[in-house]
Amino acid sequence: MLKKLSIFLISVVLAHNVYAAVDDIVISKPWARASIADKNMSAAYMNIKNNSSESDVLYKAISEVAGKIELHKVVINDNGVAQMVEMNKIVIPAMQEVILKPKGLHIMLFEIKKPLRDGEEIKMELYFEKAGKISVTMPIKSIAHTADEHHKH
Ligand SMILES: [Cu+2]
Repeated sequence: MLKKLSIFLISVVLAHNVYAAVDDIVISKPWARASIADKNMSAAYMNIKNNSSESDVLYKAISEVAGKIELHKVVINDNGVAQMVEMNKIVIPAMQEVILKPKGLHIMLFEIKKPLRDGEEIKMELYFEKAGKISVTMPIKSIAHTADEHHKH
């Protein structure tokens, strides 16, 4: 009886470890851009890795610091001007990593309730069709972090 019980316990522990070892969706390097003086908007960036064999979809993000959040991408229009376009979802293909970065895919924060300052942190909840809700805490970094983006204009 004791032997059976210990085998049972070992398998429970193993199953739990396997489950916890690799999450299907892993967020890394998240950060939000410090807001500029009189602008009540900002953007958040991160790497989203899908470790599962099925694609997943990021369809919503919310944060206490912003009244409205949209998923955006930057596209170059016919006149060669960069424009932001809202997307209703961002697909994360199976076994791939999607990178949200300046001039590319990003999470746009509107109606921010107080300035986002370099060195502080914000929390955000990301909603995925399969992985569900994932909470992320991200540092705020100043615009200087992305200086090269602005020098190219
Ligand atoms: Cu945007």
